[in-house]
Amino acid sequence: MPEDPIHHIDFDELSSRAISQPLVTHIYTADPSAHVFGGKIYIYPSHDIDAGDAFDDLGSHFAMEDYHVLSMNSPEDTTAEDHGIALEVQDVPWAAKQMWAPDAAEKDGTYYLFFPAKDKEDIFRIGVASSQSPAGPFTPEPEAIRGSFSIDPAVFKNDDGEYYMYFGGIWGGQLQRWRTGKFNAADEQSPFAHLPMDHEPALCPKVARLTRNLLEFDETPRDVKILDENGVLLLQGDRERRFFEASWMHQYNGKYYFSYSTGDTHFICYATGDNPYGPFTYAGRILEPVVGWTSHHSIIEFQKKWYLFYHDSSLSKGVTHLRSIKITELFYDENGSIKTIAPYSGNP
Ligand code: FUB
Repeated sequence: MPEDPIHHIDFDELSSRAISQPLVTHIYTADPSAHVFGGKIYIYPSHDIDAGDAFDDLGSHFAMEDYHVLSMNSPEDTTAEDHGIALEVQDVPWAAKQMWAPDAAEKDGTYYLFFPAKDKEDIFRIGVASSQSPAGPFTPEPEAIRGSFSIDPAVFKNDDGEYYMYFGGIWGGQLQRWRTGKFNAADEQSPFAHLPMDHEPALCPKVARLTRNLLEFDETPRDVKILDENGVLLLQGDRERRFFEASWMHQYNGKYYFSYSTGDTHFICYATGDNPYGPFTYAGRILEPVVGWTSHHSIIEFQKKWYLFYHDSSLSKGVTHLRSIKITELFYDENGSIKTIAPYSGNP
């Protein structure tokens, strides 16, 4: 890994320039998936802990064991309420470890928590758990979703009533191991094995329509194609624009906005399209790099204003796997382009 630049940062000075402060400080939280349920904002984050695992490019240091649900009455709230443990890895029959970025959806009064975790063979799968309350606790299904793989599920309800799951993440998220349709276990300690060459198209995130009970894929996952301004798939070497992880989907003025993290270049970017499957054309950056290695977000509309939920590692003074969720308002210009957000005022 390159030298970690965080030792040169004055975190008190940085926090004074941050455009937002952590929404909770009693635990570390990350990967905030926010939704408005019953007029209130519910946030489904990862619950970061320090389990003592060393930093590596496979993300072994992200050794999370449970989820907490948070809520806010309004985006103006400076803190979020913690509803306690909503699901623990020990209660999920198929899962062994690493409960990474989750998401949630509501249908017919039932709430569904979608979450990735490594199974007993060290393969990331995506599971579902349900509850009668948006705050949980959630009861897991005994098996992971059939045909699921990789990480970072984001579930989008389309205006025709169908639900779609976007997912995937490279390196530790294992998406590159599924290029042939089967899990490739060779070179398992390398996050770079099985990736395309720089001149080849980048790996695509995946999308699958869910069954009516939201417990299964209703189709084989398809590629989410992200194209450049010439209609060509983004290349693997285009590291400031290509997909890495952290899918999110929202709609604005009838357009579909697929947003994601570029991982090792640390941007949150977006691409727009005309339907939930895409293709999507790259449209720009939403968020400049935050303190910490990862960047992960969600976007919601609340009372006709738009908000970005995101995280950084400023509270932990730069510890990569101890992050804190934040919120800031998001603005569009008259053409529907999202205005890029700088997470700290002044010079980075
Ligand atoms: O929280 C663990 C992983 O870090 C997430 O799944 C990724 O999106 C990154 O934020």
